Amino acid sequence: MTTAPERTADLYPTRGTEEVLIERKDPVVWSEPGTPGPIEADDLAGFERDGFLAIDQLITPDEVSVFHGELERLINDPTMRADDRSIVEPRSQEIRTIFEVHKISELFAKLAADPRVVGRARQILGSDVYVHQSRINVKPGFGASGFYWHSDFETWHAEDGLPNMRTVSVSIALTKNYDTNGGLMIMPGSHKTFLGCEGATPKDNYKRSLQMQDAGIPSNETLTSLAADYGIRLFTGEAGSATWFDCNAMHGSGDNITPFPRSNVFIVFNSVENPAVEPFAAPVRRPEYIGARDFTPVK
Ligand code: 6CS
Ligand code: FE
Repeated sequence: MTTAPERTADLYPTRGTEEVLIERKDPVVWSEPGTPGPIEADDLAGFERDGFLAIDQLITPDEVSVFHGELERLINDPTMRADDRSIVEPRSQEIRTIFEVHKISELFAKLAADPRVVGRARQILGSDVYVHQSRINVKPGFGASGFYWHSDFETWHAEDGLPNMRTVSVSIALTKNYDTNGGLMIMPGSHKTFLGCEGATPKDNYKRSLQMQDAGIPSNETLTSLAADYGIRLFTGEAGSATWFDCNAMHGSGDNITPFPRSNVFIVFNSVENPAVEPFAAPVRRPEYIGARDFTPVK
């Protein structure tokens, strides 16, 4: 068991008595300009500016069928349904998310360590990286619910104790992401402002927040002004496409009432220089399958 390093100053206070907008104190791209890696210089500049980078094809159609097959195997495995790492849809009780797939599945472990994946994470974060969280979101059709607007970092800072914004997510589409089946939406540029949210973290918040998040979301008024300032970009793409997004990008996704599942695999990389300490705004840590405490770098 890795003991968390001493608590550091709280650069991004949140879940207090009022909402507060704080200018980002951390770089977006941590590697030195010109550092070699899979991301071209102008794409890296785009990531710095927008807080995201869309890739038309990160993995091949053959690889998609392997990983989609693995997703199907996991969600149809009765032991997985009984596992705490599986979250079900509130209405249909179908599996909505399985966490820690990089530990459960050899195939997803290989994907996380693939140079096309971990190489981009290292280039953005400018260091060795470890997996803070991984999950498959199944988002079956017929009314699967989405994820309301939020900044992942706000949760990972408040509840998992990540001190700085040195964390990046990649969402790899395992089914086609249409403009109708609940795709990821991001506000371009929103990553440069941290929104400290109003309202304390309820005890055992994760038991509800992973189905429907209510702590750590923007007020309607702030959401309205953020949308006016930044706009909203919907990400669509073929299976195999991917979206890299900064930990503090304001994002969400709608319900999926179509018959077309929107299944993705998400891998969250954190810099080994930014290991989790104690939660900054929650009574207790979340389980390690949601917020890792094993900081071993991905090799
Ligand atoms: O709480 C979390 O860690 C998860 N919740 C959402 C809605 N996005 C980030 C993350 O996977
Ligand atoms: Fe999120």
